[in-house]
Amino acid sequence: MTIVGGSAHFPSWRGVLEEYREFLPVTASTPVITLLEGGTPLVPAPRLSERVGARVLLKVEGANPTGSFKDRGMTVAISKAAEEGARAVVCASTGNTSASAAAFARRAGLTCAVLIPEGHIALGKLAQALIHGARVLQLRGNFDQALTIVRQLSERAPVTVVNSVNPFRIEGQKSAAFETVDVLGDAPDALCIPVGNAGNITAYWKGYLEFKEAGRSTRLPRMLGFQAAGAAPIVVGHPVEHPDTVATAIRIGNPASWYGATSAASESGGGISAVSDEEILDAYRFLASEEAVFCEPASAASVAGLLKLGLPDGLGGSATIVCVLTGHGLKDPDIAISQISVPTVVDAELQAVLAELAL
Ligand code: AN7
Repeated sequence: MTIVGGSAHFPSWRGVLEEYREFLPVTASTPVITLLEGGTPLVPAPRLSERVGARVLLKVEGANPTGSFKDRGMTVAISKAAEEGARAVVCASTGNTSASAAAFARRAGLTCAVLIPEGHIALGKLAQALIHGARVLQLRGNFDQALTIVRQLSERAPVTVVNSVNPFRIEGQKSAAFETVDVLGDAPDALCIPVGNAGNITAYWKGYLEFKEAGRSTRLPRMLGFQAAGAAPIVVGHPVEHPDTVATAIRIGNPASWYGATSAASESGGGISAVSDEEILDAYRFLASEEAVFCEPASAASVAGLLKLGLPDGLGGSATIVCVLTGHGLKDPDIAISQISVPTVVDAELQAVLAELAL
């Protein structure tokens, strides 16, 4: 089947699998399950650049079909599951993985089951998993417990796990690193990224290494990962039993790709640090009000971290820094509304509106 697509950023965009086929573990017989994910905008951030003292760009992953970077990995994981004849897929999720898995599974005609932590998933994400017809179970427990059960489940039942412990997820998510190189002409000097289960930082680093190896870039970025202070196992050096943060997407106490994150940080001369909920929400409001980019709280951890650390040592004003904004702000309307004042109510009369707006 010929796919005719396109995105504002890349004309005739065909989705992650077709665009980067030579770097992905697929063959001519792999079915292509795609929603034309990827090809997301790399938006200049002038106010942030001014504050940091270097050129900062935002990789707006909320522009993916289900509103997060998860679609990049899911197109590959679900295509491979379909190729292997799977009937059902399963995942544990803080929300975005479940939304993406539900959508791509539908596209492939597969059954999808998801385990989410009760009471700690953003409303938009829950709505997505439900509307795409996933079997949703709310666990009386957290993400880490859900992932443990999902792994056990896969040993008992004929299901494919589509969490990032599935290597095809990481393979697909490399594509975001590829895109930054393709747009900038080379790798950025530094990449700032939120860290939860640590699959994405692992994937970006793998992508940068592979593109350099293939001669598509001449350098490697410093990898700067950021966890929420209440859920920062890698920063404190041990699993956190009761992770807690306003950024529910990264409310994870024992990341599956722990080693991937620490390797990326150490091999690249970067690091993993923590940002407080207050710093996350400051960055979240700053992005919306100053850069007009609406991301979800977890995504703002990348920018919160950059603002906190400042220009990394050894980088000057000519440096290029990319902050990954992993998910769309509309995912979590409750947090957005909690951060602003409730709109004034007025009578349905022109005079009342004029008086209140005082334009
Ligand atoms: C918006 O959906 O783990 O470090 O189950 O949704 O690769 O885990 C989500 C993670 C960052 C962290 N930003 O990425 C899930 C899930 C957003 C996210 C992360 C997530 P990883």
